[in-house]
Amino acid sequence: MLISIIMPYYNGIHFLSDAFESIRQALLHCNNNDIKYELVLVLDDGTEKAVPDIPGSVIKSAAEYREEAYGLSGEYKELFEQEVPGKITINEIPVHGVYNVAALRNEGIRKATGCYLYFMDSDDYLLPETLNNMEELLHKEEHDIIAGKLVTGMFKYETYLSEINQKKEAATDNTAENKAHNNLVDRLCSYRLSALNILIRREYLSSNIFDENNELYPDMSFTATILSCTDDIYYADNMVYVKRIHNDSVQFPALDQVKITGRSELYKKSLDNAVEIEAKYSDNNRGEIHGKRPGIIEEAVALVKHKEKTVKRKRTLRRIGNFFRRPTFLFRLIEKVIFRRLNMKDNWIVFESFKGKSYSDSCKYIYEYLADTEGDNYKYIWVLNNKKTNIPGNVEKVKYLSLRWFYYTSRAKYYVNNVRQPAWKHKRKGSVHLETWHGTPLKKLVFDMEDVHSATATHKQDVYDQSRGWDYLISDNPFSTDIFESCFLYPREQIIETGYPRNDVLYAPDINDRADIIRKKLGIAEGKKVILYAPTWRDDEYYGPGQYQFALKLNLDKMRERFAREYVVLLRTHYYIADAIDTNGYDGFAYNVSRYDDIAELYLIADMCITDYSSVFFDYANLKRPILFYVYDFEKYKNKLRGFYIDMETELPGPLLYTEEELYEAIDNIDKICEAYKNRYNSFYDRFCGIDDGNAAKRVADIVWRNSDGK
Ligand code: C2G
Repeated sequence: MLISIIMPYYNGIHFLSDAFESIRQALLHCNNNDIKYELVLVLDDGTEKAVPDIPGSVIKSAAEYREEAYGLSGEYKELFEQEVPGKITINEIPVHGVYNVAALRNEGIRKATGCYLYFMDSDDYLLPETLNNMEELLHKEEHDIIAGKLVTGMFKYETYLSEINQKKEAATDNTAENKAHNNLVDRLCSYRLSALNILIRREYLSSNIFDENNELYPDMSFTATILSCTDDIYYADNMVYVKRIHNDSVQFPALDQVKITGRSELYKKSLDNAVEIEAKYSDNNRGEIHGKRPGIIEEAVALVKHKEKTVKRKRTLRRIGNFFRRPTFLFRLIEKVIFRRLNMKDNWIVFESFKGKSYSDSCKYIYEYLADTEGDNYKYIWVLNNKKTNIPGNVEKVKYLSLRWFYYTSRAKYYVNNVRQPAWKHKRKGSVHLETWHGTPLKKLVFDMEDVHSATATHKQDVYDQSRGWDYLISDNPFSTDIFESCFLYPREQIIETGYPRNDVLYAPDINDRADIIRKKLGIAEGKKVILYAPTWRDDEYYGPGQYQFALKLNLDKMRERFAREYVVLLRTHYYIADAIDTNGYDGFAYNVSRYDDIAELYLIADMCITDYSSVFFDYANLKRPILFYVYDFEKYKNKLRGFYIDMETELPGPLLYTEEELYEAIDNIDKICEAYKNRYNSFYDRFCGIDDGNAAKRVADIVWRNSDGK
């Protein structure tokens, strides 16, 4: 028996590669030698239509994608021949300029020679047991239609498998003898009568094909028709197919993410068609068309319709609820109808660091430079949630997302901030947004991340939209400039490589005096050296967006016993961390400085810095003081969560320490470590700190406010 797997492809070789690999793994699990496969790979060269005009984008030309696909399919042909000889063939079908999934599948149907057809998309994957389970079912009884289970997955194939293996998630439920009817209706309804993961007898496909006039939703009418052909439909819970949710809707949008006008009309058309088909099987006509009871479509279509209504109702209710629950909705309305209509103030500048959490980072140093050199030429507004924060000069303080925040951010010509602005905050025409960002990237960011494990599933699209509002983006070094272009898909000519204003203070001529003041402010005893521990956050440990968990992996008792004579320890969590570190009982040794505004001031007093994957070490290295990397979850962070832009094992200015004991040893032997890492530290300094010299704020101000090139 030959089964044709019909797979359309037009871009995203990383998807195709996962799809192939999943088929390979599935074939390796197959035990039935009588069943063979033919993979009908329909390759479209209509990709040009989809090429977005985006700087730094990894989208390739149609020709390149096609060539890569041929290459990949060649590799897999060889692999299949070696590993499962005779089990599968790959038949590449090139088509010209279609870019329409219905048309590609139809071409696949025409070219397929199997007695069963099966649709799989090139951005999805199968679980390893899927084909074998399907074969076992067929062996028992050759049903007309076998529909498998659809689940969704955010990750690439390898990550998905390791996740389900770890969690022992019930993605594969081996109870094939199931409540088939209800499950099938549910599956068809949940995935809007998707044609994916359904094995269909070829004869039903001679005249029934996908509607090429409906490029977004061709499945509903197709599946309704197919299901009307027979009542011999079997639902197999253990035939699991993973529909991949694209985490990059900018470069590789899935069909339901493509920005297209008339989407709802196309959806309605498809659903109406399905309803019409279903109507043909009303009790009176039942039996006229194929002489069989269609069984399932009536319920499935009714459920899809019902679900549509419920979704719409819930969406409306949520919007109304949001409006009353969150005052920002009201403020946004006021902003739109009142504030934005007031004239823009050319000499107003709003500064905002970490959403008003602190007076810190580059915004602080740009402000202080401007206040010093421009004085009253500008009106300065600082976004600060703690209005008691002491700030030099004449400033207006406003709370983040307060009505006054809306007022000032919509009237000021200049907005300087260091993280992303809210996604709904649209830039006013003629205004200038200076994005300082908040660190040289070590861990991969946004579009350079394959999998997104963070709390927000729409991360890439959000960042893309937000970064379109930035007029300038500050970069600390040439390394960051390259990365910002790719990770934000951001235009290079708008990146200003000035060095970091936040590092100016590290070159201040009076740093010792400043350090003394800070030590006194914190109550650090004279003669004690300072260890600063400043780790970052973990994408997969969260309570919700911007609310991350952190458990201190240091034993303060042990540390006190071992180091208290010589050192004190400053513990500083990332601004995303919601958990508080408890230093009660460690007075005079451990200080929780997580709420201290400006980490640069802590650098000044730190004799040594311990971090993990935080960008803090790029800045701290300006001081040429010792840095230790306490990376107790290195493998997870590197391989699962993020990946790094530099090789942490060979390029860092200090050692990687995986256990508490290794860390304590390193603290004890810090002089030896400094000696051992001297050369590496020097080249690291040249590469990442080469521009910082104490004048970055001036360079930024020259470019943004004085129209000069900042040289
Ligand atoms: N930071 C801090 N305390 C910490 C960690 C970070 O004050 N314990 C501050 C530092 O200024 C640091 C910045 O927050 O440079 C960014 O923190 P990262 O840990 O690097 O993490 P993230 O916010 O994800 O930014 O390009 C840099 C990346 O965007 C990383």
